[in-house]
Amino acid sequence: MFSTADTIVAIATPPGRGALGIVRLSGPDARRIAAELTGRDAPLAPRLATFARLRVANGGGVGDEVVLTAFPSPRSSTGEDCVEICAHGSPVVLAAILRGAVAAGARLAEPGEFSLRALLNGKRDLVQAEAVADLIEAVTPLQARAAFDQLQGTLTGAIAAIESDLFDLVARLEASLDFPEEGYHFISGDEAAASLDGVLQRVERLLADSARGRLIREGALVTLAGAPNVGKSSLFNALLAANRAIVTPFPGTTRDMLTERVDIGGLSLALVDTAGLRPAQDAVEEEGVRRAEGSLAVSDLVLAVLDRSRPLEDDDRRMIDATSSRARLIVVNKIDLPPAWIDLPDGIAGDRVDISVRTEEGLDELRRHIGASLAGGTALKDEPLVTNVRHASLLEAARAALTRGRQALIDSRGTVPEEFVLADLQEATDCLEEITGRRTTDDLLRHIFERFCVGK
Ligand SMILES: Nc1nc2c(ncn2[C@@H]2O[C@H](COP(=O)(O)OP(=O)(O)O)[C@@H](O)[C@H]2O)c(=O)[nH]1
Ligand SMILES: [Mg+2]
Repeated sequence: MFSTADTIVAIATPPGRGALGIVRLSGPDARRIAAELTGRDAPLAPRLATFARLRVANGGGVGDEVVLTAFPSPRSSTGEDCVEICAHGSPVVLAAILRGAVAAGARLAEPGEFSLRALLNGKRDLVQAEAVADLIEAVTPLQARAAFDQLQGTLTGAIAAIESDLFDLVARLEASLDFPEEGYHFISGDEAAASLDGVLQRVERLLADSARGRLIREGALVTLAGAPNVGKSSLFNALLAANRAIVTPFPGTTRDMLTERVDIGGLSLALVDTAGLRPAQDAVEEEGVRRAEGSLAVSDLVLAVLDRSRPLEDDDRRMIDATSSRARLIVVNKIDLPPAWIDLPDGIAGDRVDISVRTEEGLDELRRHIGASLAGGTALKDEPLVTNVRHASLLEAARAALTRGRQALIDSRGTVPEEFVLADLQEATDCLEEITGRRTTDDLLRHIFERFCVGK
């Protein structure tokens, strides 16, 4: 895909102005290029910050005071010679450094190219490279913790342990295959089945947590639904802690769909406020109601809002029916006002939380319920190992292959059909190696690294 023999350069800090900005060089000429950019003759001491003045030949006279740090190969993030040039965070200065580096022989890095080189040089495996991207993308502390765990190698270690058991089993089955004439089995059918069960259990344990992991990594879509005027927009604003949606005493105020990101219990939620569900009074409201129904259809959770201060009406019942097949939390609002009813009609499924947006009573309880409903009741505090859907689907494929292999062992009732079992175990091994990147194709790498940012 990319050449790995040349020296790449990129701005590593976000676009825009800041106190500092960092340009990163990696490759055989990194130190020479940094020296040319600053007119330094003395070599840079490894891993020590060195003050220098920028002298970019074709930089249009742009200058700056910078700090250079050299990380000689192999003790660098990419495994190659690296230099970080820390300048002031002026887009003009950073662009001049970039131009100067290219004039001195560097090539502009592609997205994720630094991480790719780290992978190819054995500095990180694929799981860890993906974890860096996740850590950068994290918007909640829980997401960041889960990503950092993977960066530290918890998932890599768990997979290595599974691979090692599997490798041992494969070796013994192969030995039995290779020396059949000796009439000697290196492993009995029962032993093989027991060992395979152990491997399967480890895979199952990783997968058990993966739905929750994916929820943490990717967040969820939560839609507020309800008849006009029950307090959806008020609740939307309260959960965002911002006055985002217009709230009025008049039914039909919200006609468009509003979406905002919010951290609830560590989960990054896209919260959607919708037009009240009722027979529309005009074309705009009709479109709003259509959008509301669309959002309901793809939501991970629906907050079905009711107003307890007035009797339930047809619009409420229609909303209850329309959301009955969705994962749903019934939110009973306006409990600060005298109640028009206490119990919901029979047959309405879903947990219920009573709140008052006005007095904020019940809002914490509601936040807890939202987190618990999305996580399927499990606690959200520990970081799951598997958060990435790519990893989960490869683990599922490994599980399927292992299950087939186990079935082949059982069907043979003790006479070990090594060839069949081995084919399945090999498939499982391939899946595990694809997770950590020991077995990859250029296409896969391209696909994964393309979503990284430039300079990473
Ligand atoms: N007393 C009381 N009024 C509320 C509460 N929540 C919302 N309201 C009022 O109900 C009206 C409709 O609220 P709004 O959020 O626009 O409802 P929506 O049409 O469902 O979006 C407004 O006048 C709000 O101030 C509450 O908990 N208690
Ligand atoms: Mg509204």
